[in-house]
Amino acid sequence: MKIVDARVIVTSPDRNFVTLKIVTDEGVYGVGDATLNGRELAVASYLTDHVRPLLIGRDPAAIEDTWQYLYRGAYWRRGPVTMTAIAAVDTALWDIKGKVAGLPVYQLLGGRSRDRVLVYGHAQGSTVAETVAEVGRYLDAGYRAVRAQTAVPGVSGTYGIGSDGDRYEPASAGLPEETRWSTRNYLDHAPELFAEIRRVHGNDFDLLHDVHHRLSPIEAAGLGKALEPYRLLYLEDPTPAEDQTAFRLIRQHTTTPIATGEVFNSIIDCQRLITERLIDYVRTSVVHAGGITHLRRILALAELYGVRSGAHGATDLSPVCLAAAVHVDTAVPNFGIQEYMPHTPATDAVFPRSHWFDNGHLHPGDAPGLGVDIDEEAAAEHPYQPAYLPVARLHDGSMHDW
Ligand code: GCO
Ligand code: MG
Repeated sequence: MKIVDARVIVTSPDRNFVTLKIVTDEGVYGVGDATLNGRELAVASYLTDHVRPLLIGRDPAAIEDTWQYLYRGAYWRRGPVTMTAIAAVDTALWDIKGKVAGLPVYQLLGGRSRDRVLVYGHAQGSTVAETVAEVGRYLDAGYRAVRAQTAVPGVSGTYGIGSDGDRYEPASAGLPEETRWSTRNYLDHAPELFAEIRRVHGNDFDLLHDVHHRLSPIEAAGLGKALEPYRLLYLEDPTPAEDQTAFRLIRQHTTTPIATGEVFNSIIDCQRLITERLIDYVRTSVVHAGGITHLRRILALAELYGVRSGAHGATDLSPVCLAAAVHVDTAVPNFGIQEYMPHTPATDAVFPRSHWFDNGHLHPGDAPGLGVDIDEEAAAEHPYQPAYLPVARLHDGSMHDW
């Protein structure tokens, strides 16, 4: 079997997605997500201009060799653009391997380690009362884990609070939205939210919170300590994740479990945090961390140090990535939790899929391969729309981490 085509499909059914479709001479094809939010076309060009010529004529079964060929062969290793492009190729090849074998991908990864995949939903509101009510709505719908974010008084466009009703979608058309940030207002406000959620809804579910890289190490340590009574499953991205020694300081002060890694793209990014046991959950995803092949390697390292997975799963990770994630989540022994935000009906119409959601859990389905596809005709109806993530500034106008 040989690869005869590798097409990049850019589509925007309510938001931008980049998908790679690898076609073989026997007609079997596979799909991989290549979406890098706000920088989509860089990956599309990397794939079309630099990777496609290398794939034509290759054996689609040689997944590991193709991974090594694209990683070592580029000379310029790692980085989000390169690793997202490699991820798309890798994911599409696993899809092909599953289809050829007639098996769902989780079977190729060693089979089931669990019956279903625990997910967390996003509760958000412009006041504490609204967010508390939203958490209740998720619990009533069967979720056993909820991430809670609330608008911070005096801070416009607080991270995690959608402007569009209850759907959280940070990217917007046109130039980046400018938001404000005040660490003092946030730190004053956040503990009150979690006290109220536990007071109203009790302790019998998992609670999560995303700081989105905004605190200094000592501020993050203080927040972790203040939140200890509310027993979070994890506090996510308390500080910018590239400053890895910051996590040592956080660890010295708090027993609140810590998650990071949605912006990581390589095992090297996670190595110190995992081997020094500075985090409890690693949030690397299939699409941004080199595909199933590389994510599996990261999770195997994590397993050795008692670190569990908590994969990134916001709506900018396409249904193709979500499908791949659910296969990995089903198979790996050290699965922790999967982030889950349903896509819009327009997105779902472009990406038919066999994974399904029920009562707070995802199921991979039993279709061969990943069980997800792209309807190219439907995709063509939604041309690319330039869109960016927001930026954040402090009150004096200086840039902060969004
Ligand atoms: C999350 C993330 C997202 C990211 C977004 C960036 O935890 O879900 O932080 O909200 O900001 O995916 O593209
Ligand atoms: Mg996050």
